Parts: sequence; C-alpha cells; structure tokens
Amino acid sequence: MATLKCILWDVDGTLADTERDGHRVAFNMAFAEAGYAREWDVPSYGELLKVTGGKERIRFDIERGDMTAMSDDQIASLHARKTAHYQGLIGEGRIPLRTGVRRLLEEAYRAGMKLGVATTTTPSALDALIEHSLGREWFDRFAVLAAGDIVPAKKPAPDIYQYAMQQLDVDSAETLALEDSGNGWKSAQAAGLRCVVTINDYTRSQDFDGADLVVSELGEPGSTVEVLANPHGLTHRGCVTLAHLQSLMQG
Ligand code: XBP
Ligand code: MG
Repeated sequence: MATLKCILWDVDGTLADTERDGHRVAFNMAFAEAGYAREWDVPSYGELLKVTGGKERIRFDIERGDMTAMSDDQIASLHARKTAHYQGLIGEGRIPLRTGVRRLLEEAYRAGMKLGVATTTTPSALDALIEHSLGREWFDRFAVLAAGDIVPAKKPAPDIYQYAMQQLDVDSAETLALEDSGNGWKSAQAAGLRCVVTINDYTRSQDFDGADLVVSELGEPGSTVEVLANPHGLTHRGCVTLAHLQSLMQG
C-alpha cells in the first residue's frame, strides 16, 4: 500500500482552460502578424489538440497541406511569436484557474506534499500562467517545473513525468498526476502513475479508460461535480479533496 507523497500537475486544460481562449488565439495572432492566411477556429483547434506541442501542431498543419510550407527555423520563430502573444494574453489576466485548483494546491502544499508541474507547453508560457493566474509564490512552492522541450518526446510519451519524478526523487507508486486530456492520461499511465482527470469541452469524449477518477472539475465545497468514471468506488460528494487523492493510492 503506497502513501501519496507527490502530485504532478498538467497545465493546459488542468490548471486553467488555456487552449481555446489562450493558445488558440495566440497562434492566430502570430499567423496574422506573419502574413499567413490561416486561422484555427474553435472546432478545428480541438482536432489539432491531438498533436501535443505548439511547434509540432504547426508542423502537422503544414504536412497535411493546410498551411504554407516553412522550415523548422521558420516554425520556431513563428512559435516564439505565438508564445509572446500568449504571454500578453495571460498578462491581461483573462484566463482564470479552473474551479478547485487553488483550493487543492493549497491543501496539498500545507500537507507537505511534493508538488510539481509536468507539461508539454513552453517554459515561458508556463511562467506567465504561474505569475498572472496562480501567484509568484508558486515558483517556490512547485519543487519542479518540467515543461516543453526539456525532454525529447512529448505527451503521450511518459518522458516528462519520468523527468519530474527523477528531479523530485520520488517513484511512481507514491505519485499521482492530474490531467485533462487523453494524451495526458496516456503519458501518466505510461509512467506508471495514478491519475485523476478533470475533463473540459475539448476532452470530454476522449478515452480515459483505466484512469483512477474522471470528473468534470475539482470543484469547491458545496458544488456539484459530475463523475464520469470512478473505478475505485470513491465516495465523494462535491469537491475532490486531498483525502480522496490519498485514498486512490491504496486501491
Ligand atoms: C498542452 C499542449 C501545448 C499547448 C500549447 O500541454 O499540447 O502544446 O497546447 O503550448 P499540456 P505550446 O496539456 O501538457 O499542459 O505552444 O507552448 O507548445
Ligand atoms: Mg492538458
């Protein structure tokens, strides 16, 4: 029976709903600025999310013939502009944290859990979200910020979770991941982690078979959380608490 020592947080879609009104808008701003006649609308961006990583997503769109051909260097500069626009949008404070995220983070921090981030997004995009949506103190409270190209293979590969666990000196049996997407769940699963999924509009119909708990949100005391999968038969009314995460480790 393992004890929960470490919680690793995904970022986009989990800490905050950043994709539709953050990343997507920033990609479109960079495309327009560079003179590319391409706009990712809300539904087609949902499809593009199956490709993790912004540079990889642009390359995919090019390879399928929907965007002007460009070199890897051009993709990298276009993506750097996208990241700058994203930082601007986040700086305007327009993307709040998802319901229950701050509550659970604070509870886990006070309980002395090791906390970390394991994300596909670019480090400077993550920094902007921490600074403007979470608060600067979280730069110290997260013991590791594992992000972007720090590992060669992005989610659904397990690499980013393995890297974060290595940095924190914890093993998979004592670590739980919080995710929002099928690719994120696959990554956590491949790293051998327990995983709680909070779905969003883009990920609701994705495959979370085998995940330890799938809910609509972490919720706040008194709120109604939709439970989509609960294989451990966890009894919970309302929000997901640290005690729930701890009990998931024992099943
Ligand atoms: C989600 C992603 C990222 C973002 C865009 O990451 O796949 O690529 O969509 O960010 P996660 P970048 O859910 O793992 O946080 O453009 O910086 O890659
Ligand atoms: Mg995500």
